[in-house]
Amino acid sequence: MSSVLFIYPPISFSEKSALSAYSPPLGALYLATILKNDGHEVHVIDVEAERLSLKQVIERVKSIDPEVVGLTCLTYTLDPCKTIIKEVRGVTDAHIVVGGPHIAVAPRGSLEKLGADAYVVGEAESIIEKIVKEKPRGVINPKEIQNIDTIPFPDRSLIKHVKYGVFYGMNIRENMTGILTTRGCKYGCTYCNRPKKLGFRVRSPKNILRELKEIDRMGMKSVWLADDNFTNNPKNVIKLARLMKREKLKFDFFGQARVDTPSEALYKSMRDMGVTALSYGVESLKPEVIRWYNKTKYPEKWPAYVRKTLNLCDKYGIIFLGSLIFGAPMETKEDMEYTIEFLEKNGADLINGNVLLYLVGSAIWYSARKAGKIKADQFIVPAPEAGLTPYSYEELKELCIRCTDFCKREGWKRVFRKLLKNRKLGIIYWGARELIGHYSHMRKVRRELYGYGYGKECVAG
Ligand code: B12
Ligand code: SF4
Repeated sequence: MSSVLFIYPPISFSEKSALSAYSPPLGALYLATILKNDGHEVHVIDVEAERLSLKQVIERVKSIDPEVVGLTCLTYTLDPCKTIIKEVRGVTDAHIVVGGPHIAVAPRGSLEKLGADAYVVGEAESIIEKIVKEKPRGVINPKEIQNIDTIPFPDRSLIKHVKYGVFYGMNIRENMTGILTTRGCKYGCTYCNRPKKLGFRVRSPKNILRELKEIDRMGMKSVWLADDNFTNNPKNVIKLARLMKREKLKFDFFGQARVDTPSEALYKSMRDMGVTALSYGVESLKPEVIRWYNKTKYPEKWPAYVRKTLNLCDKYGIIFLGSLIFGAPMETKEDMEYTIEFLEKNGADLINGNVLLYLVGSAIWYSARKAGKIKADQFIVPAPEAGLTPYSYEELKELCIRCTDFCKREGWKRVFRKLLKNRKLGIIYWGARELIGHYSHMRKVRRELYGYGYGKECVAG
């Protein structure tokens, strides 16, 4: 039996990331659980959540002295990943394997620069035991498990030494964890760099219920729905809510969803099971921009979807966080302002503006690369930097700040009203206590606090 260490690298070793200790790294936990069940000795280090320096990580590696080191690599954590691999090489002979979202989308030729022994493209549950046993080299393409009910639940005790629910340095929720109810995504948005190979698969509501019961037994009350989109399969959500009701099980759920499933039954069910806040990829209210992003087959219906979803969130007291992207080539400043105003006037609680990024693996990255606007080694390129919008970075940033200012002005009130509506008194009490306790810190990070989201500066200082 081997000793295996999983490392979840930080965005930066020099600065603290805002989102780092929000919820545990489920990918590493799923794999570590399979190995633990097979009798291996496993360890998981979440570098950012544990606020470890590079030196401390290496000290841990030396004391564990693993035979295999596995890292999860995001495009955003590529450099720290490289640094950790180089340092680990200096202190052990461990076999080093890297997986994670970046490896699944990175151009093959770029992988070797990471300096690992093996690179796993995609989900690794089907192959992790073989990797540890046989220590293969090079690029590995595992088979995706189709019946995801067969995957053992992630063993959260492996990470019990870490306190999650921390957001911008503030402990906003007690005992937060994450859960996946589906894998993959049904859509193909052109700016998104989720691996297209990932097929959309759903867990049965009964299977999800069993995991939720386990989470409940562990005393956790807040759950991050880590699905790409929690509303990708409304029927299952409705069934799950029914089962939870029968079992008298309720959590404070947070997650991500789409606006194009605005059904009454779905929103009622989500309210009943405890869904508190959802972040929606609204992106724009202009159908031509939505068409360019390939968000939906029916771009002209997009504004109506957004409006309906806002109404349902209002009716059922679910906090609506509208995430926007600024900088599509055909998008004018007036379009962007129209989008912000639409959300402001139609009842969004929080708005999160982002400058459009050309991310490696996304369809727009490849077409910009083909057009010679992006170099092969530029993996994260803001639209203005590539000359792909008539606006400067500062102009687009200004719009993001406008979203932040709306949240500062209106957000608190609207969020409070909804929490009260659904009698989320625990969150109100906890939030008030933490916010008062961290008042000076909060003033320092307030801009970022509201501007939380993918593709943003994520460092709170
Ligand atoms: C939950 C989540 C978060 C949470 C918690 C993060 C965490 N600790 O996991 C929060 C909100 C904090 C967060 C923050 C960020 N996130 Co995030 N997040 C997710 C989300 C929704 C779920 C992650 C998850 O649990 N997946 C489920 C598991 C099963 O999949 P997996 O992680 O890919 O793991 C599998 C394989 O990749 C592989 N694998 C993974 N690790 C390893 C290791 C080895 C050794 C091997 C062999 C295989 C392997 O096997 C795993 C099991 O099948 C994903 C989207 C998604 N659905 O995956 C985005 C996602 C990972 N996040 C993303 C981003 C951009 C970020 C931020 C950088 C945002 C920002 N600008 O601040 C930060 C980064 C913070 C940090 N330091 O990591 C992107 C990454 C894109 C990319 N290509 O790099 C994703 C893919 C979202 C997206 N649609 O673009 N995130
Ligand atoms: S942006 Fe969201 S909905 Fe679109 S393809 Fe990516 S994960 Fe799916």
